[in-house]
Amino acid sequence: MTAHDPSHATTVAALKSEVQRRLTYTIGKDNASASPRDWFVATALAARDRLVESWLASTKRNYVEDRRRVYYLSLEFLVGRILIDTLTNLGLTAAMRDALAELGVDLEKLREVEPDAALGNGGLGRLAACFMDSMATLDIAAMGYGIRYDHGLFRQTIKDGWQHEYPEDWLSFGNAWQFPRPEITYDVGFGGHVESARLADGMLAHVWVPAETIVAVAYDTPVVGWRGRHVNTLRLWSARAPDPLRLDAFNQGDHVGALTEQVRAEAISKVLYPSDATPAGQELRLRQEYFFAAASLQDLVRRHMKQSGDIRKLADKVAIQLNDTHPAIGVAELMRLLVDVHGVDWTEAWRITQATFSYTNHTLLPEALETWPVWLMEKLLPRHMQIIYLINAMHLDGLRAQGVSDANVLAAVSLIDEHHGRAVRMGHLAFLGSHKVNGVSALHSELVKETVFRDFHRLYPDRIVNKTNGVTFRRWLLEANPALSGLLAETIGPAVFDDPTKLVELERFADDEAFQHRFMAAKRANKDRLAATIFDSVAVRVDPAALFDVQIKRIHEYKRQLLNVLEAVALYLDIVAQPARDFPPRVKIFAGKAAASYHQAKLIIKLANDVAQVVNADPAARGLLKIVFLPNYNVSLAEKIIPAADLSEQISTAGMEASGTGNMKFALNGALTIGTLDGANVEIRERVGDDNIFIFGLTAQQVEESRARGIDARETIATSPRLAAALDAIARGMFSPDDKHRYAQLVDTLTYYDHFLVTKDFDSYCAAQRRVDARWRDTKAWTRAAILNTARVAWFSSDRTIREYAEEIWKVEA
Ligand code: 26V
Repeated sequence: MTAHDPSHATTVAALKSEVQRRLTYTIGKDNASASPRDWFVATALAARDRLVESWLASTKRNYVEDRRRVYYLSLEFLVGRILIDTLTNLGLTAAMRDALAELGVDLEKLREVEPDAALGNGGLGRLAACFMDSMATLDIAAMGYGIRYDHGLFRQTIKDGWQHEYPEDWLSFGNAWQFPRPEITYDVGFGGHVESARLADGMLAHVWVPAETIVAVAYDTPVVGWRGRHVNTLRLWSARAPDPLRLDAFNQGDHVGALTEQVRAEAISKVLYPSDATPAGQELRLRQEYFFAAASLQDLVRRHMKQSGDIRKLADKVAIQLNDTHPAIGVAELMRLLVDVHGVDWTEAWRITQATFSYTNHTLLPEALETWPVWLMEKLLPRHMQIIYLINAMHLDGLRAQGVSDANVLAAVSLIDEHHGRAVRMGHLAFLGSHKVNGVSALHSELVKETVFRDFHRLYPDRIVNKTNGVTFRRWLLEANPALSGLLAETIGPAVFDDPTKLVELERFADDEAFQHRFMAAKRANKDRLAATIFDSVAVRVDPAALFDVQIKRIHEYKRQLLNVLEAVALYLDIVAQPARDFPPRVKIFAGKAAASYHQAKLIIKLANDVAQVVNADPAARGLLKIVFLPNYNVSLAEKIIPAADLSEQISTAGMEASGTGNMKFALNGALTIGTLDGANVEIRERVGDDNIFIFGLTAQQVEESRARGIDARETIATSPRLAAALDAIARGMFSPDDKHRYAQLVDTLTYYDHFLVTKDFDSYCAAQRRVDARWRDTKAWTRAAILNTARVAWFSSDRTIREYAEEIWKVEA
């Protein structure tokens, strides 16, 4: 639609009056007194109004056609902002921009007013959000279930280079996208005891009598797919106490005591957990997991019973995807519902459960594999503990009956870990309770078979499959990068947004000088914009003509931000030592949050900031290297950074990053990757071609061998003078003159206990960086490679990923 199109004019006029109406009648303000936030809410509501009919129609169609449904259970949905996404999917962005302009309001400014829905920690949560988008786009009758946290991922500030965490408050001005459903509530029990009774047929019946009840209240957010054809629901649960207060206590003057139950109940949906929770928070985390799994299962079983009336047909009509093990207690809960509540016999119930669930593994890190102490399970969920014991007994008996007698194998595949205090292994529960288990990249899925689920894989060789992650091109190309999107639409046609495989048509233009010029002009416009953002955020001036070298993701030792910082230090020392040599100007951009309790990660943030301070202020660096650490990394900041990147840093220790999804977003936006053969980098290389990616470092296999030989790095350091010099500069306090020993322990760890093999990969990484420099100097060669990256990564659309889940795991039409 163009500005001269008569239907555009009609839409503009209609939207203008719809926004105006919402401002007047919902917000209750006039144009003169309306704040940008008021305008944002009025605009969001007007946009929302445009999808409600399609939403109701989708919901009705799912019901009338009795469609098979997919339920995506996830403790995290890292959605980000919704306004532009909604407008884009509805095809209303241009019309809304013009309508607002007529009202004297700038859509771009409103865009910035919306708080991020940051209900996730990182990759796992963002993947869930991309999947919601793709499931709606592919017209799958799907529902996301999660928790409506009052406070999402913490807000990060950097003071004197240190990370500080503050509570995030996305709901403080309400939430225009959600529909509260106070009538949709479920009771969720905790604690208490189990009563048994002998039935007439001689069987034992069990009834769980919880000591405590929490009420789960539904909040629905519509999720609109591409072109607004299908709209699904994201249903998030909020925790309430059954009684708002204890009136007797209140009347006796105990005003605080009267509220304790309410506070205890509401704590469940108060705050998103950082992935590495402290032991003190463990019980609350388990309560969150059971709370949302139980509410979601009650809700979907109720819907199924209303529709089909036969609980035994559940698996015919329903697929439930477990996003990691966080909802895995749902396996025991569904067994409880089937056996205790619906009277299904155990064997049949187990068949239904396995046919209904499937499970995605997102990490191999041992510290991230969930287990729950048996004592805690018995205390909070006594009936579930019994059920888990029974599942385990049948599982182990079945194996013995098949002739498995090795006690070590039986102990390894038991649901109970007997070594570290007795604990329930949630990964094992999820595996056994599912018909399919998947990893998130080809390499990761193979490692899942060889490591965490080695024994299970031998016993059930068909269960583990691969589903390489993807990202939604709507958000990560069309919305985040209008400059490039416009160029693509002009060059290969706008149908590319309906079918990303058309991106290959760009290959014809890879050497076309005029096109190269326009491709780089789009990149330059994005870099200009990011340079301004950088200045506003950290008051550092960067040259938009320089190579923008970006590493943005959670701060974690295995992701090796430290390797990047060490290379920056070595480069800085080279620049200062060789004043006559011309280095291509670079801007190193970092952003990311460290878990509040992860001291080493917070120290890495401090180091990046300390190095930035010294380098940026040193005239001897001749402005050839600038380093910036942008605070408060989130989805919205990623949307600004990724389109402006030239180089994408994906440098994890091989075998440790399950997939990565940032890597896909960067390549799509024409950044070249420097990376290890880890996660989905391997598959990106297969598609973009070896010449258009900079691969370095040990392979996963070599990492394993190298670790087996030992992780003392003294010899490695001794053979690498640049590494030795960089480490020495850091250890001597070159970047921490106020506290010369700040990094002593960090350098010691790298020297004597280099588990993540930073030192082993250092030289190879530096060599790859010099290959980057050489390519960068040849603008045509660089541009060609950048274009080929965009042209060849269509396969990483989350639409492709979801089609694969639909076909192989969920058995639904996409
Ligand atoms: C969990 C924990 C918990 C304990 C301490 C440290 C730690 C570090 C990482 C994690 C990972 C949690 C699961 C997760 O977010 N995995 C990510 O999932 C993405 C989507 O599949 C994938 O692209 C990332 O590679 C993977 O790290």
